[in-house]
Amino acid sequence: MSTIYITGHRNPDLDSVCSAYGYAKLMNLQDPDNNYIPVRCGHLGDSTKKILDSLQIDIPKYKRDVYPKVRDVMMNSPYRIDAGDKLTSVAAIYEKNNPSAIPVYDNGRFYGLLTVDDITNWTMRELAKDSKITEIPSIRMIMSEQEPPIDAGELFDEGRTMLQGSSKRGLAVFENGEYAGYVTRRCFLKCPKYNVILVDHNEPHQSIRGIETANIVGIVDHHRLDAIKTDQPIFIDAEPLGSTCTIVYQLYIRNTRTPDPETAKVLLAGLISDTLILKSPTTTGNDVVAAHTLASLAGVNLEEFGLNMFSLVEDLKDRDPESAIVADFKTYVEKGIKIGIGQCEVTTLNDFDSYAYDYSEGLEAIRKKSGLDWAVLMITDVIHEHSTLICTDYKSNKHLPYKPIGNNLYDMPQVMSRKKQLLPEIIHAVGEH
Ligand SMILES: [Mn+2]
Repeated sequence: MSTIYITGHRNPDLDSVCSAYGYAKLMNLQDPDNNYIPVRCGHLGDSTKKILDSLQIDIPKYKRDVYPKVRDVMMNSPYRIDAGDKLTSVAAIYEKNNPSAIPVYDNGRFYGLLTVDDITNWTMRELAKDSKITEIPSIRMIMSEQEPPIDAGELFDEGRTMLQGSSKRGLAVFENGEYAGYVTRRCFLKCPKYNVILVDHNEPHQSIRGIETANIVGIVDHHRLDAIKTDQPIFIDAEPLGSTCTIVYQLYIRNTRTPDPETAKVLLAGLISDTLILKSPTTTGNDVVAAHTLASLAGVNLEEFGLNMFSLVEDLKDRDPESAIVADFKTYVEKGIKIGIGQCEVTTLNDFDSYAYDYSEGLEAIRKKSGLDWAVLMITDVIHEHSTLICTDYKSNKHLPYKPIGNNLYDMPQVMSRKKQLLPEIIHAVGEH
């Protein structure tokens, strides 16, 4: 049985987290011989967290990286040898398994590692003194001075280097300050690889840290393809649909499975979030069909569920502008110009004036910090299908086709999609000089 992690991208939005959750459920049904674990490789924004909390599910745990660790190769000994035991008590173990190290305990607490060198050195010393060994020592008496333990979270390569640099055949491994196992040279013969499935992204630089050291065993995504080269043939389902959750739902159908009501609700949340309640121009017929089926499986009213979900998104005027902007901020390079485009969703634009200035300041601060030439923020009212645009002061502003409603502020009725609607205009404006 092996473990396969399913992860979305590093800026975990709802589609990313919900598709990982739903796909793990499906794969655990399809392939019970392996263990599929949904994870997220970034921290949740406040609104995403609130919505996930409202779904009352086990939110995929944060996994920082998939670099192989000492933890992944350490060994655990089945023997409990006590420091006070006579050396003869390990004779049977050596005869059977010939281990290069054995953990030794003292009153139930880890005492140190007994290595085969300790035994040999003691025996040779005694034989040199007198050709007969008359008294059998306790294990404590022959153990040499211990070296500092390795931390279980230490990288595989680091751990190997530490062991190579030590005079010992084995080193103890500690986790949170407690003995957890030990490593010998044998542990480092082969570097283990994590198995990972990527959902809602496929580009390695957007993925979990260390993905280049892992086995990518699957990709389920709705973005452009710029994937890593793999050693083995893998499963890929990439379709230009409105959300990855839609593709995951279709995979249930393809495998003649039905998502349980809870999973249906989770998939619906991701779908509705990415398609802005099916109003974004990225929405396809497949998304509409999936959304309605998922809503009925979950026993919810689609429209009501969507509005409730977006009502959990905190009002922009109550949030810290910079953190609200970076929660969903993408950067592009066009004709050598570095551009950043953020998007925030709201349920009304009536209070726009109350925070527009603070968000302009926040956007300019982010532009400077990120070394961008131009930064823009679209604030999208998902209910009324209307956006406003805040821009930093830049020469291309005047080439935007939108009606100015203030200093570097623009009105964008019916604009919902950053990728499909705003980005082409931004690229066009950059080219006009
Ligand atoms: Mn998505």
